[in-house]
Amino acid sequence: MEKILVIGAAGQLGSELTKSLSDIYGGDQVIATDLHESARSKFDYCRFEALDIMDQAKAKELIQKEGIKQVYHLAAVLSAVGEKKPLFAWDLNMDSLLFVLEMAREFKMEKVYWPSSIAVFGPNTPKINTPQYCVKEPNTVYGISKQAGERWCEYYFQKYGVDVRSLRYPGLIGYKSLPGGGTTDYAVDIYHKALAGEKFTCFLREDSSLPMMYMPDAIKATLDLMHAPSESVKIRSSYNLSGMSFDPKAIYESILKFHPDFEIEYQPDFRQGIADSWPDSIDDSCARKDWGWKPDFDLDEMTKDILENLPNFKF
Ligand code: NAD
Ligand code: AKB
Repeated sequence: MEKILVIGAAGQLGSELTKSLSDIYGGDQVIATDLHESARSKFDYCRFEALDIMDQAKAKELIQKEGIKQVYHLAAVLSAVGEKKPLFAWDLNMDSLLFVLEMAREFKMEKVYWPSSIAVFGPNTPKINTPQYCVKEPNTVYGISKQAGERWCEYYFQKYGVDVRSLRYPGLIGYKSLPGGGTTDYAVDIYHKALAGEKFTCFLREDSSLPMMYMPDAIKATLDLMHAPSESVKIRSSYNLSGMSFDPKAIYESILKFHPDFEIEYQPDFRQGIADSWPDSIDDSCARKDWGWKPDFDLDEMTKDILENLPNFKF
């Protein structure tokens, strides 16, 4: 059996991905880990261990004792928090990835998943249909750590044969978990405000277009990539991945179709500078060609699904 370790499982992505992994592999094969014991209550369907991934001795002991075969390494500091704590973000994002890659090499693990981000791109990157291969030059510490991480992933694959796979996610939007300090978080928060009947203050300009993706598409892409035969995974840095692209005005107008009294105001802050450095839209033709990627949701389908389901969802 595949024993799977999920690091940073209690976050926005991990909360949903860990459930899907447990549905596929069985909850007794999946060990969710996150910083605090308080996260245990989220994981009644699989195993849970409180683990700071920077405590490498404890992490190594767990990996060895459990005979871990696959790691999903999701713990990271995201873009907005990273700009407030740059050195901390660099240490966590880089040290933890290098540690996981080393563990995969030493214990001959079967597969590692590590997410990258559209944050690898920077102000000199082509903005429309950003290609897989182009100038990157990210100007956030988060983006720099993701770009360096991609290089390390490819290095461990080429040098040591570690089967590491990665996606450059756009901003992820879901209703089952809350975002953890990124620039695209507004596109989750806006649905909560609409349903609460409150005015939404947006920290980006109304015309600030960014690549985004509904969480079910992100989970599907992740599992499809991880289940693809090794020879189909031709890119070992990280794949461009696209779902939809919209600006705050478009998501507001999509919500207005269901909540015609919903109000918005725009008060751009430092996150506007981060958004301005990222692409408007992404060319994901390599993912489509290599392992058959295709998203299911557009903006209005996502809005309908969230507004229908969020009111009944228990956090
Ligand atoms: P998140 O901030 O919501 O979750 C990260 C989790 O990691 C948190 O539960 C946190 O407690 C945990 N964590 C932090 N430090 C830790 C440590 N030292 N040891 C163990 N756990 C620790 O982030 P997310 O949105 O779920 O993102 C997951 C991954 O996906 C990250 O690598 C992120 O860069 C990437 N990603 C996310 C998005 C997005 O829109 N959410 C987009 C692109 C890439
Ligand atoms: C962020 O905004 O930092 C993340 C991301 C796109 O990586 N959501």
